[in-house]
Amino acid sequence: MSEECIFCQIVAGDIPSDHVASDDGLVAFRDISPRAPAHVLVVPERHIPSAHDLTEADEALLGRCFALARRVAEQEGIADGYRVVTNIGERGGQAVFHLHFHVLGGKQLGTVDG
Ligand code: D5M
Repeated sequence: MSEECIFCQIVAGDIPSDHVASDDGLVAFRDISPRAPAHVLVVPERHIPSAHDLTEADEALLGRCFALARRVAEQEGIADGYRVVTNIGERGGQAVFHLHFHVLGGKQLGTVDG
């Protein structure tokens, strides 16, 4: 756990969140500033700064992240079309430096912004 990390504080229950789902070592909660009708963050409990820091040892964790994203999509009723995205580094649009996957849907999504 990183003391100053907001997502570590959410995982620890020190900051409230709108919980959607959880799995072994993972939580999913609603994004505080939603960019789509359904906007949920899938977050590993372990503090990993970004996807750039994943290694082969995290293979199973990554698989479980996508499995939870799928479950979130089904729960949210957006399984017919949604986006899973992760931003990496400040220049990649990352604002919270604790690995998270945005699960977005509930509207027609355009092509990925580049
Ligand atoms: O996305 C970081 C996302 O995290 C951004 O969409 C807002 C969201 N956020 C920030 N603080 C909170 C809390 N406290 N609850 C829920 N969601 C939060 P990034 O990919 O790093 O730009």
